Amino acid sequence: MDFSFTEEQLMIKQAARDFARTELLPGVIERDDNEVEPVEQIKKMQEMGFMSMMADPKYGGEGMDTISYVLAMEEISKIDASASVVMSIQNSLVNWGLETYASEELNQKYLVPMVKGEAIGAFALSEPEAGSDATKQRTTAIEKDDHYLLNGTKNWISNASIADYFIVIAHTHPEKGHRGINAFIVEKGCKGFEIGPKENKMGLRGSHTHSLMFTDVKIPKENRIGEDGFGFKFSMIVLNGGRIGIAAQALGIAQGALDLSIQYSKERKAFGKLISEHQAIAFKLAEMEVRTEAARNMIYKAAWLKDQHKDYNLASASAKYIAAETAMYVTTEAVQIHGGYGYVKEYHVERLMREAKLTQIYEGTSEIQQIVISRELLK
Ligand code: COS
Repeated sequence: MDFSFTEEQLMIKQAARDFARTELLPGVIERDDNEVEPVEQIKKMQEMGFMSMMADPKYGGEGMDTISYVLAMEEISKIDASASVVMSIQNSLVNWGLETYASEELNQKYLVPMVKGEAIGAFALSEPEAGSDATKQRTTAIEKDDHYLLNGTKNWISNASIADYFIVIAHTHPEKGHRGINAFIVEKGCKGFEIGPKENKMGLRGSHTHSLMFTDVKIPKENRIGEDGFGFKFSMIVLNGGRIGIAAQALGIAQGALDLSIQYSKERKAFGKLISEHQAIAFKLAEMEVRTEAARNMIYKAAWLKDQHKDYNLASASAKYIAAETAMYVTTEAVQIHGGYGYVKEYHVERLMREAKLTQIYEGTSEIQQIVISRELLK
């Protein structure tokens, strides 16, 4: 077993780290406060290839492995999870889903502009009454002549405000259950497609989340991804990989909070000595480190399995579960270590704690990961 990184992987990690510190750190608190998206920074991330990391060079992508992607995700997420969520959705759900399952025609039309950094994608599965129970899609796409007619509402859609192309999941044959579900590419601005108001979120406030409303939206038949009825499986498969991205985001949030806690405990004095010299703090730091490193190893394993084209469903759900739980634990402890300072914005840890909470909820709650894990065990 080889735990070392290649030169290229280390360079990517360093580039992401430098970018996060110079471009994302300034203004991250204000953006979060005022719900401002890091639009300029996302543009730069596109130019630097962070939005097309694993895409095939034949489409203009970087052709990197999943480990490199995880390394970059961690570094960006340490500083600004509102930027890394855009990166995760673009790379794991949209680019990978299209490249793996869409027709060459669709890839030329939609994947290539996204990989080139000219467009952004979003993934629309969740609905007011179908988030975890993804088979209960109420959105319908009914076949009519040379197109489908899309009607319904999607909820909690990240990237909605900045996306040009949306992968939308809908029932084409509700009577067929999950086998009557399909995935489509829908373009922003097409007639009957409206973006609802922005959610006022607790965390990741620089990443805008909206609902989507479709009223008789015409989708060309060729915009269906894969065979008829493949949409549910497509979503599940894409989410298997997406979990690695969000796990890496949670890891970055945890590591960011741990780094800040180490630094603070070496500066702050109480009872005549640095707080790092008090066992109460040293024990906390040790626990935070061990849990973060354990999560990191599980994420690397899931990424490695994916790169080796081995089954990674159990590993990715496990990695997402443990990383999100770890992020919540570590950030809560980080606030505690910082005491009163931890509860104010300028020390960053309260924001990291709010961000950690979302990693336990989106792209499948921790309970959904437990269901996926136990299903894999009981197969
Ligand atoms: N990977 C690949 N295929 C999967 C899968 C997975 N993780 N989970 C289910 N499938 C496939 C099954 O193999 C089955 O295929 P067949 O039609 O060939 O038999 C099909 O999907 C339906 O499976 P099943 O009947 O088991 O579906 P369930 O409704 O019982 O699935 C869970 C339950 C909870 C596993 C599923 O709904 C799920 O993962 N939900 C969470 C979705 C999610 O993360 N939502 C957050 C949205 S954020 S974008």
